Amino acid sequence: MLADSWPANATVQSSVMASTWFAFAAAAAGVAFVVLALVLYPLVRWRRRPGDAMPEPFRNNYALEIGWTAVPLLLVAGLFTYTFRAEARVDGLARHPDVVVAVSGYRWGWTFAYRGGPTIDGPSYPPAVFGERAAAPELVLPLGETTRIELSARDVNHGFWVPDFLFKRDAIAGQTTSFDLDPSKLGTFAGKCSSFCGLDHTRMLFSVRVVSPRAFIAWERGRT
Ligand SMILES: [Cu+2]
Repeated sequence: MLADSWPANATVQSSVMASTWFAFAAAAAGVAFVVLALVLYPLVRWRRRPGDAMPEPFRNNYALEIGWTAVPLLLVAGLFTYTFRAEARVDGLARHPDVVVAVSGYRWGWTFAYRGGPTIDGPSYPPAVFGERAAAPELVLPLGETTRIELSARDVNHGFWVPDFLFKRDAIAGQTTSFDLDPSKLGTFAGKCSSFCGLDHTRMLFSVRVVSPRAFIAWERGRT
């Protein structure tokens, strides 16, 4: 069912990305409609009837040529501006984030280190051992507040991906990348490594649980 496979769109940033997607889809649908109409209408309206002579050819219709150059240019310029502004909002960093978490990917797990708070370590096992699987680590975030993620990788490159946040960011070994997440929906969302990083890549799962700010404080106190 569509509703089941449709991403939850659970952050302020993902709403911006979803609107961008819908703007592009609407523009594409509009272009498809116009093109199809321009193809199909003349086929029917000016189809050749018995006794019809070949029409006179004509050259240069400046109004038409300017039109078919200007309209696509305006469309592309509009979509470019829209994307540029959406990207600035998604990549924009708040001056004072409420929570800061250092997220580190490693073979084969994730560590979530809350600044001044708890550290959550995922399952860690040597690459060649396919033993019993430990529980995937859980990133807990407060609803309606800004969480700064400082993303890095300890060994090879990984990818931080939460489909319901419409968000994926490469975790590059030896480099820290920062982004903000403003969760807008309560719930638990699945996360995974999006970059093929080795044999146990598929085991690099985690989950993100969005709780109320009050529950978040209680959770933090319980961990520390
Ligand atoms: Cu990985």
